[in-house]
Amino acid sequence: MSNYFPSISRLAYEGPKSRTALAFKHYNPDEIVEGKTMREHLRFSIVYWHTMCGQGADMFGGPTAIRPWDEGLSGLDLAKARVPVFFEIAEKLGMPFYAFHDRDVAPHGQTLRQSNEYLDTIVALLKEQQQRTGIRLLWGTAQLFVHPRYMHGAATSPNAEVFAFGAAQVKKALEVTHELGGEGYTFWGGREGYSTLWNTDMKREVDHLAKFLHMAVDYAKEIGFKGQFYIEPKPKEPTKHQYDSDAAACLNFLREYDLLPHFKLNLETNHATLAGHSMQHEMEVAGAAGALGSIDANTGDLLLGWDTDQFPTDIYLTTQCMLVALKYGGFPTGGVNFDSKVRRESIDPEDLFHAHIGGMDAFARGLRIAAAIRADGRLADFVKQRYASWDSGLGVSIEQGRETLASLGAFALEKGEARANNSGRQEFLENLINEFI
Ligand code: XUL
Ligand code: CO
Repeated sequence: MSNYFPSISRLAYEGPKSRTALAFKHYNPDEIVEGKTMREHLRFSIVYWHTMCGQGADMFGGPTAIRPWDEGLSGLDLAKARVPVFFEIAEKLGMPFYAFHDRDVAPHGQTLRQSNEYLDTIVALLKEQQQRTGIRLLWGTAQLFVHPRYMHGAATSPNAEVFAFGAAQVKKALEVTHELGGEGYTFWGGREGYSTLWNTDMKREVDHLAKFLHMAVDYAKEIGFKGQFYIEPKPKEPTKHQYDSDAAACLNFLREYDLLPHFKLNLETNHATLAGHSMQHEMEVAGAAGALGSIDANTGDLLLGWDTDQFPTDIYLTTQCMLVALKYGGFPTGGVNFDSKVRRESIDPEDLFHAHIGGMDAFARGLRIAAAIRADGRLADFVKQRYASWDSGLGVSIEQGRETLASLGAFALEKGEARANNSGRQEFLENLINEFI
């Protein structure tokens, strides 16, 4: 076991009165909420890419992060050195899961064959660490957006050979995800979109994307991979428009191409806000379609508007997330995956701990508050009551398909002016939520 953080031991739950920075104030893994432990509800996951590969570079400046384990190393040696450090961090945080892209755990080789060999070398190390720590793989994925080959997209490239390379990479990524007992596999459409419609055959590209995903579903069957497939919506960045733009667009695409039985959605907060939605909205849309799979937990910045991938600390946000999650049965295969990165100015290794502690505590509070709101029942009762006209008489008759425009026309003429509406009570409900926060 590596020991890059000798002064940090496995973090403890110390409760809300604690003033220990490196301890949980709210995340108490064994505490029972609605009949399950917090650990089981939240299924926290740490990502390899931001944690190990994030260097603090942005579009205006280079790396800033101090990462002693990286020093003097490159290529496969660097990749090997990072594995035990990652698991030390994950273990000390008490993370039950992790997630990775093929090319963030192992480097690009000169050829695809060499890249596959590099990946195999690292996968063996990941497997050892999984066995040592009991930490499991939430999902794997292929990085199909960094290599210059994918400049026009992978599955949606105008070049059929690039599609083939993308397919080859997904084949291998599925194999290693299976090898590591991964509970899922995610497709985020990094460059599966366009920069200008002047050069784009959109229909053809979207058809190709569907074909690509069907190939993955078929190959998973062939190799016996039974994990859950996810598609992760995002409207833009790096492309101007990504085809998987939001939950509704993804569901429409999945239905149109007969993929819905095989996919659920992996929703990310900062992607929701880029799409002009709240995370609560995106989770409701997915939940209502039976496709709420997993979440990439982070947050954007109101004043920046980019995909800043900050750690989520807003209790209002986490309460909303957990209310919707509890309503739709939680994350049986997915989890709360911190696709989040420390700020460029947070340069110390220790900041990785503060960041995750903040996110985990914020979600634990969100879970506890959501459960309390549900136990109180006033919110749910209000919503139920708001639709009471659908529970008897005319409403039931419409819902059951017994009415027509003609019958309703006759009804309305007979009835005279419709009766006054009831208040939506938005402010009352906002106050009610704040009683719990
Ligand atoms: C990018 C993003 C990805 C996916 C996995 O915005 O969220 O890291 O989560 O490819
Ligand atoms: Co993500």
